[in-house]
Amino acid sequence: MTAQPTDRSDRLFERSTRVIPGGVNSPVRAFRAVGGVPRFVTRGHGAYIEDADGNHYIDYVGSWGPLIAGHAHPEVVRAVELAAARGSSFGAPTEAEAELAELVVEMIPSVEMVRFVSSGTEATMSALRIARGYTGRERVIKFDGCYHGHADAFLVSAGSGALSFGAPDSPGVTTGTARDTLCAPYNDLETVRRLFAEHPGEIACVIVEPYAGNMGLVLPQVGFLQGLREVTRAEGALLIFDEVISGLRVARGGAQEREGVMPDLTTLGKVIGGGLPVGAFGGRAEVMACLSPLGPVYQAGTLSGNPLAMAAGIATLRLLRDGGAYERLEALGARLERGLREVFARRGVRAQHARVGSVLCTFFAEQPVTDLRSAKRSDTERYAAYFHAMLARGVWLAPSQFEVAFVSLAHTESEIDTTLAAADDVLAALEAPA
Ligand code: HOZ
Repeated sequence: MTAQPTDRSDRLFERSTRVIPGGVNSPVRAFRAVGGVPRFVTRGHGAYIEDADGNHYIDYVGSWGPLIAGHAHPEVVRAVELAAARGSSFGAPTEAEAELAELVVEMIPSVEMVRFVSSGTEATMSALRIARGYTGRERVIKFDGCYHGHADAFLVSAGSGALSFGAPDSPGVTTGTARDTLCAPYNDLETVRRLFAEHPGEIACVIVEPYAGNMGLVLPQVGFLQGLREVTRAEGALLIFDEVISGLRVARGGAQEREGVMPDLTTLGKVIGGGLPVGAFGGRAEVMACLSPLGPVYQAGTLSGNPLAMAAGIATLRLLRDGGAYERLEALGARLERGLREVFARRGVRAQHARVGSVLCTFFAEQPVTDLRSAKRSDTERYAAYFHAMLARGVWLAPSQFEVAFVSLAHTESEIDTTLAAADDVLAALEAPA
């Protein structure tokens, strides 16, 4: 294997760090959890991305989830071009908003009404505000290691970059805000029941990633999501599923369809925008009716429902709605998971593999991972070595043990098999005695 040139990326990073904190506009991109300098990307096509030095990679980050159809899918590109030619923003309603809303209502089982925003963070903070407005209560229960964007109320025991960089409780979040956010370990129903008992009539909602995808991938144990549904209903609180990652990704109807548990509110992002900035929150019509201008809970946005973003979302959801997309994603995800299990076993490397549909994670951990505490037992240095060796062989994984891998419709068996061959090589080299 010859060393890849990275001079241009190195120079671009140096330039960026002079004017952008850490050289990046979102912390996990900076490679700090794995060391080294991030590669700057110049283009993406299908399952591949190319960096500033002309290196090509099979991409399993997929812009952290949105690119379920792969990079620059011709139908998505065409839809955006057509929309851009008609004007990029009006600050007035358009037909495209109604169309994307209809698609979401059709696809996500519990959503009767939906509102679009520009990011997952906006979606979760707005859902929390509705839950508070609807119930007249202030506290929220979240789970350690779940990440719901960077609004203050959620930066308590948070996952994703906050976890990767060891700051799950961010400075800048006031004590008052943090006091209203109660935390429980993921998969721990007993703690949730105890919190309700300790704060009677005070808890507006429980928010959960039904498949936790920001501390690596941690799946719900049998009965956990059903239990949350029962306890919230009994206590008069709302249940919010944060499906920013899982919505339209793990099934047409997201995690709620796979698990058969219906939340009161759902937050969406990533896939719904097909690579453009879109978030959404929706749910029962009676709850959504609290929202201004129907009701008193205020929420607004100049670029909400932006025509370009709506066009990319509609094109992507049409690809997903019609014809076998989820079966294909399931088959590709299963092939990758099966192959990784074989390769790791053959090379004698203990790891925990998790997968749901086209979302995967390999923890360099000895014991099963069921919550944040067990996820944190992973050997992050070993992950970093694996990450860099895979990158050098042309496989682009997330630069943190606590993120996940995404397979897209643009991947084929050939990319999966090339990835498995690379993993086999890498593990053989990493495990060989020095
Ligand atoms: N929130 C994303 C990881 N779960 C990172 C987004 C980004 O860095 O682009």
